[in-house]
Amino acid sequence: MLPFVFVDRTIPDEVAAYLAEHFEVEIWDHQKGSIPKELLGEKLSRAAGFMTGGRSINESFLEQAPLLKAVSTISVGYNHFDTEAMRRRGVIGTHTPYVLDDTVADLTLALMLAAARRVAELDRYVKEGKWSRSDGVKLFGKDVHHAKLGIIGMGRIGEAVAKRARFGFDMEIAYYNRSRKPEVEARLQASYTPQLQDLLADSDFVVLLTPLTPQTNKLIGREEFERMKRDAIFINVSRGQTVDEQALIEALQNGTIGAAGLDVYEQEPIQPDNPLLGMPNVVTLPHIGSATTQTRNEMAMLAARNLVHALTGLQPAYIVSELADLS
Ligand code: 8YV
Repeated sequence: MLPFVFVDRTIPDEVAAYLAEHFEVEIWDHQKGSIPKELLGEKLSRAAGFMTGGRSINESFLEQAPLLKAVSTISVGYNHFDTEAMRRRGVIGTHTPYVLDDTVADLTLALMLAAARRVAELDRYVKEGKWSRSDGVKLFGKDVHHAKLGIIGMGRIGEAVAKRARFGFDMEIAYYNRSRKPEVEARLQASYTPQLQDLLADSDFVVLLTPLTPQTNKLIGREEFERMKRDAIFINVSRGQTVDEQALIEALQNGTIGAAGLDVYEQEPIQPDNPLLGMPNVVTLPHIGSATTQTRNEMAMLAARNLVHALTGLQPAYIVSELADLS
């Protein structure tokens, strides 16, 4: 009998076909909404493998899945994994790094450009018939080229952003990271800033790319916004929880910073009464950093390969580091 694998979201047909070569597979069509709790429980009661996009894999999830051996997430971020609980149960976790780096970097640049040149705001302005010949200065934005970019979290995506910004837009790159990266500094003409507060004070654009961990939870709060330039543009493409969202709202309301470009929020989907939605100087995207058809397909295939490896006794290439020793 083939092991049973449950997938809680729609995946491309070729990925489903690949999984079906190795497992008995069932896939929940998430366009219909989230899977009812009881039905999920029923599926988990016999699942050896589980594939998801961001469902919390915690103690109560694992209790429902006595046969579970591996969880494969179709994302690079895995803050939804309780790795301690998974370790106790001996459940392997895998993720999908590398394949999305360029796509997320493209989106980061899009947010920088959109916020600086007011693309979303002025698109609405034109469509609402407000454009008149005397507008002039009212429509002015801020230069991206030759500005100072401060990157928080110089991982692979940070490098891809720095490359675009340095060689495409002649920006001056500084970064703050847990560890210094001399090779990256040389290749991307980037300078290391050992103190976060200095990076914040010096940058025209502050881009947050760090993964969400207990150490980066609310990394950017009131004090950090106060350090930034009054016309700084803040971009968040990591996780909503890396920022104190209330402090961000206040910083934008009080003019402590100039503008923001956001792909992620404390609560997703964002609540309709969130003040960020009423601010013309904030570009709000619905967590679509990696969401191109090609990249999402590649991520799904990589996640499927991870699961096949994990359940057939091979070493999955992308097991999360906290659980690497379980494989
Ligand atoms: C995911 C992401 O696709 O990879 C990540 O960490 O944030 C996105 O690319 C998203 O979390 C939905 O799965």
